[in-house]
Parts: sequence; C-alpha cells; structure tokens
Amino acid sequence: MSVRCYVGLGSNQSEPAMQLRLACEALDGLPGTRLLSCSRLYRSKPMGPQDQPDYLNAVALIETSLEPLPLLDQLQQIEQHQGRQRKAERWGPRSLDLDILLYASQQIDTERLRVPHYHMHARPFVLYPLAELEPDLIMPDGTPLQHLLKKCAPVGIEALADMPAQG
Ligand code: PH2
Ligand code: MG
Ligand code: MG
Repeated sequence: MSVRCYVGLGSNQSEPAMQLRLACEALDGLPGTRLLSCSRLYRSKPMGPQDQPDYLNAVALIETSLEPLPLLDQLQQIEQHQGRQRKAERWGPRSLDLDILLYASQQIDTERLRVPHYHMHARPFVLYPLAELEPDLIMPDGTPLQHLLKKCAPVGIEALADMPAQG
C-alpha cells in the first residue's frame, strides 16, 4: 500500500540549488517511491546560528510504499551521499537536510522520528512551500494549514524560480 508523504528539503552549502534538484531526483529513485511534485525553491535567513549562509528550502510530495522508519533510513542515506556531515552544533550549516514533514495523516512519536516534523507549524520556510503544493491541507490534528499560515508571516523568505531543469 502506498501513502502520500511530504518531505522538507533544505541546504545552505555546496551549491544549494543543485543539492535540492539532485535530492528530488534521488527521492524519485527510492524503492517503491515516486516523486509527485516539488515546490519552488525558497531562500531564507538561517534559523538558529546566524554566522552561516542563507538557506534554500523546498517541499516535495512523494508517494511511497516504504514504512516511516525505512523511509527515514533512505532519506539519511541520500543526505550522506550528498556530502552531509553530521556535527554536534544544533542548526548548523549543511549540504542537505531531508525531513519527513507528514506521513499520510499519521502522528508518530518515537525517539528517532517525530511526525509531523517538530516546529514545522511555525517555520515559514516549511509552511509556504507546503501550501504551494496543497493549500487546503489539514494537519493530522485537524488544524487547517491556512490557519497556521495566518500565524506565521512570510518574513525573511523569498520564492525563487521553479526547480532548475535537469542538466
Ligand atoms: N535548517 C536548519 C537550521 N536553520 N534555517 C532555514 N532558513 N532553513 C532551514 O532549513 C534550516 C535553518 C537545520 O535543519
Ligand atoms: Mg531540518
Ligand atoms: Mg533533519
């Protein structure tokens, strides 16, 4: 059985636009998975430590037969493959970050994985690209996405062009 899952993409190192494009291709290539759509790219100021470059973020919608934890394993493999180095610093710079935002309408709370992704309800660089893909989305707890957007002004984020064409 396949479910729809939203994945948050972020990068602020090693050519972020290319990182996000490659990541979308990699998502489409995962076992039992296909990419249904991807938002535009959004540039934003770093949340957390300010002495790092601006981020590019996007949200992808995939359809997958992978269960949540195997999907998380696959996402972490893509991060590693694209040069992610895990550091102790919280919210530090990274070549690629892939987060499971929503998995069907499930709520998951385990040590390794929390879905919906923690803090997503207050991050403009997650909510605005998500709304581009599904403006009428209802969160698993019943909150309409539009309600979250009203409380989260698009401050400091800017939509860029569509995902660059494949080279
Ligand atoms: N990710 C972080 C830390 N800070 N800031 C922005 N604007 N976008 C991100 O994706 C981001 C961040 C660590 O995951
Ligand atoms: Mg993240
Ligand atoms: Mg992450």
